[in-house]
Amino acid sequence: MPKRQARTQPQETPKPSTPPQLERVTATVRVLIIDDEPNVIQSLSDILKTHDMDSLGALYGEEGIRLAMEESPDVILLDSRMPGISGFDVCTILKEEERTTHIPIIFLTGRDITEENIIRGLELGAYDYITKPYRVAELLSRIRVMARIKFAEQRARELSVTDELTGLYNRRFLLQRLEEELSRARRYRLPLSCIMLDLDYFKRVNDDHGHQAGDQVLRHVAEVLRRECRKEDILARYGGEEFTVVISGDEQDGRGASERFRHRLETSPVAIEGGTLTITASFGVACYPNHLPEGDMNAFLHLADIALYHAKRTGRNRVVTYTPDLEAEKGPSPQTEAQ
Ligand code: GH3
Ligand code: MG
Ligand code: MG
Repeated sequence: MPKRQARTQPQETPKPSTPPQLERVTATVRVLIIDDEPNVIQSLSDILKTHDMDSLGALYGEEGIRLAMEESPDVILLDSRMPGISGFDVCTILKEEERTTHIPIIFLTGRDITEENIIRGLELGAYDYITKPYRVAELLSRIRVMARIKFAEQRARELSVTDELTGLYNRRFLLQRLEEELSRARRYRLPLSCIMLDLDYFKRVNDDHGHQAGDQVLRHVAEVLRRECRKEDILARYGGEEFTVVISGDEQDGRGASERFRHRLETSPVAIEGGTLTITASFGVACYPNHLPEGDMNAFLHLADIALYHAKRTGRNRVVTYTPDLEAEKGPSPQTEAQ
């Protein structure tokens, strides 16, 4: 698979170009224990182990924050009172950080805990608290409840950004990420390309072969694009038979990637009941900053759409990069023209 050249980018967590697989295997619950007493960590680890849970131990707050970020545990047991960074401070830091904000935290508190401190912990984002010395059955049960909540919330988040038919990201996610990517591009002065593609004469597929075959084609296109995208590209189903790919790179990169997508689609027939279909798509490419010195993501999408419209008007199965003179063009809609 041809790869675009690696570009220098600021260090940020790479995001996959497609949502994680929705079918989550029921995994063993992984618990991170953060405490300043090694024997508390040891005894909790032993208990968890005998009840089929995995544990990680962190002595003090700094180590706890590091492990939480690196290991993404399912639940965190956090001692509220520790020398150095207190449990409350650890909680604040973990809740502010994107990678750890969704991990449920249970405070482990001493018997001398005040009501005020309990409320403080819960208001900082902790889900629960347990007073030491704890009752084992209750502790395990509370950890399991937290893990259930975490998995359910994770699934809800995944579903809310996933297109059901293709498993790609949906438009909601695209708009959210495009805005982030555009502001990142501005901040670091990096080029960004927005590619809009629309299948050619797709209505005919539905008309001639039925809606199910149409759905099959959409899933196939999603799969072809998924294979062609890099991990850091954002690939989404914009709606209907339109897809969007956002890549970090200039006009040449955007055009190159689009040509590759176009070629792959054209040369990858879709198996449908009773035979195969060849499908093609038209592409519009717009790039920041050349085409979009100012303006928000809606303007960005609009420019790519203008280029796509031109690709439709001038024969389909082709890539058109935005130029200002395309704006002046007004003609019959591509759909009307196709009939
Ligand atoms: P053009 O080359 O100009 O893009 O023509 P087209 O036929 O692809 O475009 P048009 O907008 O006329 O038709 C798009 C069709 O896509 C119509 C709609 O029924 C179909 N469609 C949209 N979403 C879905 C879907 O989820 N499943 C199926 N099977 N069809 C869909
Ligand atoms: Mg369309
Ligand atoms: Mg179409």
